[in-house]
Amino acid sequence: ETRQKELKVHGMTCEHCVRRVKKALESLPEVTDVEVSLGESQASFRYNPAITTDAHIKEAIQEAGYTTESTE
Ligand code: 9UX
Repeated sequence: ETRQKELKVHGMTCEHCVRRVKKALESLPEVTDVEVSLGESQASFRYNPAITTDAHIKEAIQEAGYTTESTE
C-alpha cells in the first residue's frame, strides 16, 4: 500500500538542485511519482512506508545536501 506525501525541502536555489533532490528520492525503493517544486520548496511523491520509511527519505534528502521537514 502506498501513501502520498508532501515535504518541505530547504536549500534548493536552482533547477540543478531540483534534479538532485528528485534523483535522491527516485533512488529509494518504491518511491514513485516524484515531483519537486523550486518555487514551493516542496517535494511530493508516493511511497510504501513498509519499505522506505520517513527516516530513509529524510536521510536521502539530507545526503543530497538539503534539509527537510514534514508539512503535516
Ligand atoms: Mo547550483 Mo543549486 O550550485 O544549489 S546546484 S544553486
